[in-house]
Amino acid sequence: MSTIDVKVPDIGDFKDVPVIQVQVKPGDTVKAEDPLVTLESDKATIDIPSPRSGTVLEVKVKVGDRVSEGRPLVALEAADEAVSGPRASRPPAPPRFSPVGAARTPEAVPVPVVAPPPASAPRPPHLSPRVPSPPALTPRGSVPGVADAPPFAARLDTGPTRTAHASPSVRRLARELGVDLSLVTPSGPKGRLLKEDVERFVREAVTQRAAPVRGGGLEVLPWPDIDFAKYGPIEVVERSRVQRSSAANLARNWVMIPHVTQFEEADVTELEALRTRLNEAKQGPKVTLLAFVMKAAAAALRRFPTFNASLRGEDLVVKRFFHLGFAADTPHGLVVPVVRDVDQKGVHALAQELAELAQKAREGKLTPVELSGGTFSISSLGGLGGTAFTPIINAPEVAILGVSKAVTRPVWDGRQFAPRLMLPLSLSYDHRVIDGAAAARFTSHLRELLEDLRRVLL
Ligand code: CAO
Repeated sequence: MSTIDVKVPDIGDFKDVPVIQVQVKPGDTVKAEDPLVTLESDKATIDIPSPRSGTVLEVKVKVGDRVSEGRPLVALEAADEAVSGPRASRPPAPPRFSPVGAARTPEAVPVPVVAPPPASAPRPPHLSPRVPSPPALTPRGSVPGVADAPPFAARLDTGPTRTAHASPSVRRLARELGVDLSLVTPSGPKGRLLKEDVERFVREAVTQRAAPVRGGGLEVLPWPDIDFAKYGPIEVVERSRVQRSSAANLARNWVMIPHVTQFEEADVTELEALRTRLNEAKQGPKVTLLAFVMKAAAAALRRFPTFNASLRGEDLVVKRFFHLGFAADTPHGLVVPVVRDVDQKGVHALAQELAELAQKAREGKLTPVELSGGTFSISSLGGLGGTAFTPIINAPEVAILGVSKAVTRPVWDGRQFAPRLMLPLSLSYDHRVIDGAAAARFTSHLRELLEDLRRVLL
C-alpha cells in the first residue's frame, strides 16, 4: 500500500479554475481512471481522474475552491502494491476535458459517484440550435464609455457576490450584465444559479422599469417573452453548456468589438489542382483546402503583425508566434481548437493535425492546451456551402477569417471568360485596431498567396 497525493496536472493556460464537483469522499474505493474532482473553466469541464485504484483517504478541496497546476486534490491509498515505489509518485492520468456542456459517453467518463446535475446532462444534439441566439440582454457596463447610469442600477449594479453557487460562465454573464448574483433566485440543482436565472432576473428588472432610457448606453427593450404554446405545440430544448458559453462569449464580442467585414475572392484553380495531385499520390494524410488557407494565413499574419495581436487596455499585444484556431462544428456546439506554430509546419502536417483535432473536438476529447493560445482564428464553412458570411471575432483576437465554398465560375482573363475555381474569403476585423485600408491590404495579400502559394516562401 502506498499513499498518493493526486494533484492538479498540467491543464494548459487555465489557472485558478473553480472546483465544481467533488466526486469522492473519504473511504470511497476508486478504480484507476475514475473521476475524482471536476473543474470548470469558462471553456471546459475537466475531470481529474484517479491515477490508480485504491481508497480515498482525504479530500483536500471543496466545491468553489480555485485550483491551479500542482494543487493537491485527494490523498489516495493505492491498492496495487506491485506498482508501489517510483510509480506511486507518477503524475496523475491526463485530465479529461470536455467542452463545457459536452455529452459524456460512458467510455469517456465513467459514471461519477455523484450524479451530474441535470443542467449538464446530454441532450439530443439534433434539437440543439447551432447558431447562438442573439444576446437576450445586451451587456451594459462592459462597453467602454457607456457604463454610467445604468437604468436599473439600483437593483442590479451592486457589485459581485462571492457566496452564490454558480459556474464561471454564469458569473461572467452576471458580471457583464451588472447583476448581483446574491439577489438572484436559483433554480438549478442544489441551489445552483443558472444562466436562465440571471436572464430572468434582468428581464424582470427591465420590465419593471418600463420607461425607456435615453443616453449613450446600449439600453434595449426587454426581450420579447411570448408564450408560443398559445399558438401551437412547442418543445423547450435545453441548450448544452458549450452552446450557452459560446453564446455569452459571442454576445460580448459582438457588442464590444466594432466589427467590419472585408470580402475577397481568391482564384484557387491551381491550388486545387495541387491539392488533387497530393491526395491522389496518397503520400500523406488527406489534404483539404483549409490546410492551405491556414498556411497562407500564417504568412499573411507575419507580413501584417497587427492582425496577429490583441488589445490590452490601450496597448496592443503583438504576438510573434502563429497559433491559429479553427472553428469546429461538433454535436455539442462550436469549439475552436488551436494549431500551434502554423508557420513552421508543412501542409501535410497541418492537414494531419487539423483532422486529428477536428476528430477530438467531435468526440469532446480536446485538452485545455489544445484549446488555448490562439492568435487568429479561421472559420471554414467551405465544406458546407454559402457564398460569404460575417464571422464574429474571437476576443481578444482582432480578426477572424471566414472561408466559404469555392465554386467554379467564368472569370474574365482579359481576353475571354475562363472557368476558374473561386474561393470566397470574409475577414472580420476589430476596427479599433485595424483600418479598412489595412484590412484590404491583408486580404489582397492573402489572395495573392492562395493564388500562388510559392509566395509563402518569400
Ligand atoms: N470550398 C470547397 N470545398 C471545400 C472547402 C471550400 N472552401 N473547404 C472544404 N471543402 C471540401 C473538402 O475538400 C472536403 O471535400 P472532399 O472530401 O471532396 O475533399 C469537404 O469539403 C469536407 O471538408 P471538411 O469540412 O471535412 O474538412 P475541412 O478541413 O475543410 O474542415 C472543419 C474541417 C473542422 C473546419 C469542418 O469540418 C467544420 O467543422 N466546419 C464548420 C466550422 C463552423 O462551424 N464554422 C462556423 C463558426 S461560427 O458559427
